[in-house]
Amino acid sequence: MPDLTTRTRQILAELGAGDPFLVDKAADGAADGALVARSPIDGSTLGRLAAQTPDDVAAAVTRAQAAFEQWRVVPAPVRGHLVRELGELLRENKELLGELVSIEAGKIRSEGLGEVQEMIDICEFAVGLSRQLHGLTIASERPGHRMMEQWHPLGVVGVISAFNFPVAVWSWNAALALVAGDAVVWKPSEKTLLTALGCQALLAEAARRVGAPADIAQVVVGDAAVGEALVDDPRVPLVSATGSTRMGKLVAPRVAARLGRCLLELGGNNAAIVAPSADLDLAVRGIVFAAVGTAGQRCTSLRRVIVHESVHDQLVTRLSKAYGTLSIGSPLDPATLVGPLVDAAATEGFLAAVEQAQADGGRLVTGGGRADGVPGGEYVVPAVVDMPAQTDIVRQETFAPLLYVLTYRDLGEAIALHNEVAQGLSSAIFTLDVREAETFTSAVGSDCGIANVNIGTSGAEIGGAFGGEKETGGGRESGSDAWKAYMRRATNTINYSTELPLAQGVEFG
Ligand code: UN1
Repeated sequence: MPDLTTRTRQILAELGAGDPFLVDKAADGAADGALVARSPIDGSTLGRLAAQTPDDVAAAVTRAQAAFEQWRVVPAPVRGHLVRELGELLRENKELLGELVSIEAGKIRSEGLGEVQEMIDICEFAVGLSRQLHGLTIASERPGHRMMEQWHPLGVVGVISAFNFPVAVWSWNAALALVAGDAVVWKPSEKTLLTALGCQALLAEAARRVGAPADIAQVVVGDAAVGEALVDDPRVPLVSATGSTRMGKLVAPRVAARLGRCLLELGGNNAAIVAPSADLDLAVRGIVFAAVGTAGQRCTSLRRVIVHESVHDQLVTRLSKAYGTLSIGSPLDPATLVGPLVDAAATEGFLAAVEQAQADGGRLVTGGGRADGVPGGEYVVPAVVDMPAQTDIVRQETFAPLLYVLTYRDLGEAIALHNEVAQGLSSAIFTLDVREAETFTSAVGSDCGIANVNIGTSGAEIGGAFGGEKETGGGRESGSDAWKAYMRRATNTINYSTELPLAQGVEFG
């Protein structure tokens, strides 16, 4: 098995990204302003990339704008060919790209592959959509008139993505934007630059094969200044940003200041209610995957369990037992279930939150420290903390495998606790009681964008609209009618009569 750096370069070469950005000397540090790609598996340097500048972003947007002007007149079903080809290339390269996701983001192999599958799924969805960008026909109040709406391409879409879904979230945006007739300029997380270059290489190949404009999708890499240049560019009508609420609060006012549109997919503080009637075997499995999968680094990861007092002790005992069997280590080892956190700051955040929860009166049920015996990398032992109340630390999103347990007496109290946080992404209830399930998913139940019954909070399929309310930012991506965010709607009234009646019965002259 070659070392991670060598393997990464092999993968990038095989994906066709053998690569204008890579600076060859693998020296550590970024003294000359270069970006350093690292693996959270062992902290090793995978490569160094020359950072781009705000001027480079402006040039990329100029090229994207020109590509958009060609692309918007290509019929939508023909635009679908580009995304179909991308989906084919992703199928062919699923193993390679999945491995690169594992190396660069630290996901276990199955989750790295799952992320690429999510890309393939959205490509299929978008290809179908390319023949279904439907507008309405609307009855006019005037004789001899017809009203309709059309959906037109919007322009250059800026995509800002996070480290934890380094490839799938780009594909949700890119696949829809491309069939919608838009161009895409993508700023990936500084922590996952190489997977972005891999995706870009596949997209460029797909564009070459179908004869789409080469600049229709581009990547810009760099620090916050590069992101800001994209966010502030008035030629970018839509900025789709995924990441922390803190990031969203920086992006949204800047885009609003130029009256652009934002599609925000920000933090979650996702909870599951476990009712007295819950199938506890199922609940434990659902909770453990949602809380511990991806080492707790999904925006949909489960952070809070709100359990009925009658099943509290039983559930906590079972969770503790299940957590005791988790194998922690290199995500490339097929036996591993819990890989590393992305960097040292993430570990610090985890350890500080565990400590704060205990200071608030929480009882550490299991885990909570650094993992012993795992060489290199940021490995922690997933934690469960039984809390006496929903204190400040519980209301915050700690991006790590840390699960708080809260107790309730009646469903109203559980729903109140559930909704009493600033975030509103994903949620679940485990119950066999149809009244409870329906109440939870009703208007007076969960206030989240995603509300599930008898499954966990994470691992949504692409067919539904994905996103959430409150500090999660309100955006919806991927399935359902999320495509509408990537297009502009024109309402057309057509008069085929010889008269000119005015609406609302107005007489003029
Ligand atoms: C994210 O963490 O930003 O529902 C996206 C899920 C995945 C997507 C997560 N399909 O967990």
